[in-house]
Amino acid sequence: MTTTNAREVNFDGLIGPTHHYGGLASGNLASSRNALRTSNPREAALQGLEKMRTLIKLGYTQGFLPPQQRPDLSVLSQLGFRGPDEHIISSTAQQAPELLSMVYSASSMWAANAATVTPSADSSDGRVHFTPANLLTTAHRAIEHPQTERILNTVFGNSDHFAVHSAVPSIGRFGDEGAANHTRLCTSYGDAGVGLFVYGRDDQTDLSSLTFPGRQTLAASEAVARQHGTQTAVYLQQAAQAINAGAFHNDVVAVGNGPLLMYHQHAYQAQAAEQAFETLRAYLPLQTLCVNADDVSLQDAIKSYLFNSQLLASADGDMSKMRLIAPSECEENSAVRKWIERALQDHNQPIRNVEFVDVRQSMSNGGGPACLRLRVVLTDEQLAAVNPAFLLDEAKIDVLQDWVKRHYRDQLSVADLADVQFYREVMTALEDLITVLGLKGQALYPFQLS
Ligand code: SUG
Repeated sequence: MTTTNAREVNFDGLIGPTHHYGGLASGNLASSRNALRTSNPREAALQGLEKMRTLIKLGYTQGFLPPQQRPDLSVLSQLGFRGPDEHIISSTAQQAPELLSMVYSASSMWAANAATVTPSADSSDGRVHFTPANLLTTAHRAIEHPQTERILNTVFGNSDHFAVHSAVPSIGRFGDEGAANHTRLCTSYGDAGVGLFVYGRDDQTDLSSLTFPGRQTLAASEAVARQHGTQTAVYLQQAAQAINAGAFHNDVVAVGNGPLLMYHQHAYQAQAAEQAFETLRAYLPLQTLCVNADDVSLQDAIKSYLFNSQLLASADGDMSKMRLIAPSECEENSAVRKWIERALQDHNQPIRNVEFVDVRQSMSNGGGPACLRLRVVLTDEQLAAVNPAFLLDEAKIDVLQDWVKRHYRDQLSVADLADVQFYREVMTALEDLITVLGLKGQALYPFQLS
């Protein structure tokens, strides 16, 4: 199916007031390195909003997904902590303090893991499809999907245009981490494209070859493609070498958009990659941009998060004039900086501009610019059907930044999560967000239902 006037809209996760460094994500080197460091939630959220402002200033349509309600007391209740909210917090702090970090995690900020999205040009029923990721590999993220589903239903509530599914079953065989492992490749946004699904393990994978978890499974990717009526799907396995070096998602070692796929030499086993590329070439004029390990080592790629840059077509959708929104860490890493400088000189590839953005608070938990956003390709009609509360202009960014400044702490340690006063603060912040967004009548958060 071909539709005109389609564009890619980035929906960034608005970073919540409970952003902290819990050391919760094994295989994510930054999360382990920064475990238990004091975070700055206020700076984190302001950095995220400034990144959104950068895209708006460059002429892109930008949306956001609100932070989830944290702490998730329903999870503590299921674990046997009952009673009034503040009692649940204090008894958990006494009996099992490690659970507080799990239920307070602001990890829903990494919207690239919120869901997998299939644009209407690629689905069988002409609607945009969303499947929330079950994120079952880590406990603090496995609790996200019920609220993700509710939020997606609030943002994309029009069932004539959008289909929001439930997550695939939270069973080990179906580990799903969402769009971070899914790249939609196409000639132009309105044309039918291909879903490239990258997975870390399948039934044949020798698990002893993985020192870190292969979070995405082939079975989950297949289920999502089936559920979305994805017309053309291609599957490719991540190299164990990449996972073991800290590429816990494909978007740590590859990024694609339009006809371009940029990837690290060691992201995939060479023969498997060639086969997948050959299949893709049957559907579109694929351009591949391989970054060689001699130029940028896997370690430098993972430290700098070069591949977690946002790869964007020009604001008017021109795929021959692309840009990278890269983390500042790429400018500071000499091998990566040199690669970028060389790439910009090379007009055989389409990247023409690079903007560096400071998202260090998120980077310290292993989330770069691309982790922070969920890409949704929308036609004019579909864009008009999105809940306008979640679409941004600079004035609304100012309003959200004021909201952050009113409510967020500039220092947060894991020990602070036991403080009942902190619980009151974050609930007040979310209540105020509902007011600021004019969403009082809509059941966005669980607390609005009780
Ligand atoms: O799932 N970090 C996230 C980072 C997700 C990045 N997303 C993409 N690559 N798309 C994760 O590992 C750390 C939380 C902590 O340790 O407090 C965390 O969950």
